[in-house]
Amino acid sequence: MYKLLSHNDLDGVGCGILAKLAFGKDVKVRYNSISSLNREIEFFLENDPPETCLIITDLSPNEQNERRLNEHFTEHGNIQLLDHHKTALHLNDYEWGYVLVEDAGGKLTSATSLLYEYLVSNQYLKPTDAISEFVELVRQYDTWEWEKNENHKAHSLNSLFYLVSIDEFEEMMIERLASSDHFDFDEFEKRLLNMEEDKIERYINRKKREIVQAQVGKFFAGIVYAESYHSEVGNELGKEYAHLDYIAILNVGGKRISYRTIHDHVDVSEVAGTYGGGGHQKASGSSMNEEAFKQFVLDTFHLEPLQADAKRNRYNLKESTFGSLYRNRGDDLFLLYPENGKWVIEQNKKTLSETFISFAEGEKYLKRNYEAWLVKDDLFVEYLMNEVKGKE
Ligand SMILES: [Mn+2]
Repeated sequence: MYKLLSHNDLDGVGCGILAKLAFGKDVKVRYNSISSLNREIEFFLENDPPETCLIITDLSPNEQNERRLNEHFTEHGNIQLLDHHKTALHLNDYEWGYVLVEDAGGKLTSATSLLYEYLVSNQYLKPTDAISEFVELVRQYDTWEWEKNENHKAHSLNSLFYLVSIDEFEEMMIERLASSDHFDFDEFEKRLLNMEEDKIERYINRKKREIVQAQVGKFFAGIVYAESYHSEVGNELGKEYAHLDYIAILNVGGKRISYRTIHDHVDVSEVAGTYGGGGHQKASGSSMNEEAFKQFVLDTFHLEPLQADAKRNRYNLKESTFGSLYRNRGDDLFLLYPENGKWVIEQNKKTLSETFISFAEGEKYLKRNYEAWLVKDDLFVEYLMNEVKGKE
């Protein structure tokens, strides 16, 4: 008998699907949130027959259960943990732990891709094109590689996952993978997924108008409330407000925070770690403890949302040698322009003492310190006209 304890997201459920394809009725699968895993491990250690083989994927136990699992392994064997989270790398010290973030070819892994390899190399599962394609979609979604590759099918698979219940999704996928040569969506699903993508886009546009900015510790965070589509929200807001180090997505009802960054200089698994959570460098989560509630909710409740840069300008453009015009909520105007190989800022026509090596550095300073946004063309033209008049 096998028992699989896995995460309750697409990558975690991908593992359950593979386990059921491999072991059929001989495997019991339980999906968990990060916090419920330890209860399940304790239940297993106390109640399951010792000959049951335990597989844990996409999640890691706390220290106490790490020790208990090791004791169980020393006595009975029969434990395998597979994970790809950076914060679980210490589990490689155990014979039963296998944590790999990036494979030998430099490709990011996912729990589903690690389990697939494990099942195939131990000859529990025969590889097929359909299963390999499914595993690769899950991997690309989980590692966010789909975006770079513009692999929208991977994104759609995750959307479909959240449109139906976990049981339905599992059943649908097992049947499809067992019976088709290639992995694909049917016509009805394709129509549904198109509608869903539009809905996600509208949701994200709303979140772009709700986000506030605050300095939390050494970083500038964007803070937004959202219950759904965390990765999409984090990624789009991160790009829209690239001057922020990371985006904190608050789910007050669930008492959870997700952290996302698009930058290499920030490790959000460390940010999550300060509140008892963990995860990856670019995507992590923690529960919302009192300290986090104070910093992210109470201390920011009075703040006004950020305003996005004007998008359809023809004249007031970024990195323009004529300068780019910004405004803040106090109606101050800022002109960012190059001069003698440096970038300088004029605030209401008065030059600031700081200079910048690039446009991006100047804009980052402007946005972090003044929450200014690129204004629309009409205001820019008006500004230039006044400039000309002033000189006459
Ligand atoms: Mn994963």
